[in-house]
Amino acid sequence: MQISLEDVKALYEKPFMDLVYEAASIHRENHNPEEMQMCTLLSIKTGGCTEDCSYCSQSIHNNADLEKEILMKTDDVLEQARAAKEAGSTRFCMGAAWPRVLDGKAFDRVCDMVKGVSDMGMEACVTLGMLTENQAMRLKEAGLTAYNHNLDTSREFYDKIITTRNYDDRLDTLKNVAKAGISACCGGILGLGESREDRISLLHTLANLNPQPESVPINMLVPVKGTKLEKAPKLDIFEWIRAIAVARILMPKAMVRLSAGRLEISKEAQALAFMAGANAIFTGEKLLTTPNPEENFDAALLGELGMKPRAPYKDEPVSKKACAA
Ligand code: SAM
Ligand code: DTB
Ligand code: SF4
Repeated sequence: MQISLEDVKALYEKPFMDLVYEAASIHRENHNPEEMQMCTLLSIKTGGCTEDCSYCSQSIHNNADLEKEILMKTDDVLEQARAAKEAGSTRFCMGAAWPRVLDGKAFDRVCDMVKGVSDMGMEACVTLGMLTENQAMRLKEAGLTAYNHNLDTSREFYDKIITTRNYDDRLDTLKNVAKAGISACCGGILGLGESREDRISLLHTLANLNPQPESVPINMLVPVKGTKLEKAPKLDIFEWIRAIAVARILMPKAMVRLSAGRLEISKEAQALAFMAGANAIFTGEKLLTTPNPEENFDAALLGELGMKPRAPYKDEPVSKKACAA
């Protein structure tokens, strides 16, 4: 059933406490509120990307101070995945600064990485830019759990942020991912200078994807020096919480993932985000190219809140939906 833009707007603009309360209630009906999914990111190919995403340190159209790196070797990636598993992560996400996937040796290697991570009993996720249905099928065969491909912002605001591709290019890849039977990890970035209407429009598009995303990353812009958005004004933290709460209400089964930007967000605001339904975080000192809270910050925060890491769904006997309380 389609969710109307008016309904999303009405939800987003509810009194703050009512919105958080409703999101917390839906969260508890669908997930164990004590559990947090821990996911680790690794940049397997860094920098030199030809897309012009205004926020990204890896775009050749920006001037971030970044060391470019060629595609990593499979063994090195698997060693890092093993370390992440030992540190308590149950999902390993590999990112490549590619505008799109090209068939060939590099893609073959990424499929090997996915297989290796999956064979370790971890959920495997990749984000490689645009891809075809055939390429999605190959990743599925290799054992991929989810493909991360964000819509980033509203259709209306998109060309203020990226001009080298359009919204429909993004949606086409999401269709190819769905046709291959892979779950989508699809969300956006807040704090790009978008309006509240744009955030509402993004949430409306995400909630009407069919199927809905299995995971919804909510990134807060990390203003990287040398990028066009380096001086973007900081977004009010309550707008971030509102977006999280609306995502939780509209996509009750999804993992709502606090992604980039946590380093600058207080532990109190993060706790409020967990209350509003966020149930996944990226752990480890680095995201792809920018810093992230240290492991002991996350461990202390979860400890203080009486929360615990969530097991990988692969270990669950029936299905990942069995975690509904
Ligand atoms: N090239 C692929 C793509 O664009 O889909 C994968 C890598 S890209 C770095 C993955 C996501 O990271 C982007 O879609 C964006 O949402 C997020 N991201 C990148 N730079 C960011 C920044 N400076 N602040 C917040 N989120 C960022
Ligand atoms: C997502 O939405 N956020 C993650 C993951 N998917 C790949 C990436 C965040 C990147 C933040 C900027 C950086 O570290 O370069
Ligand atoms: Fe390239 Fe992805 Fe960065 Fe855009 S967000 S410049 S596509 S790596």
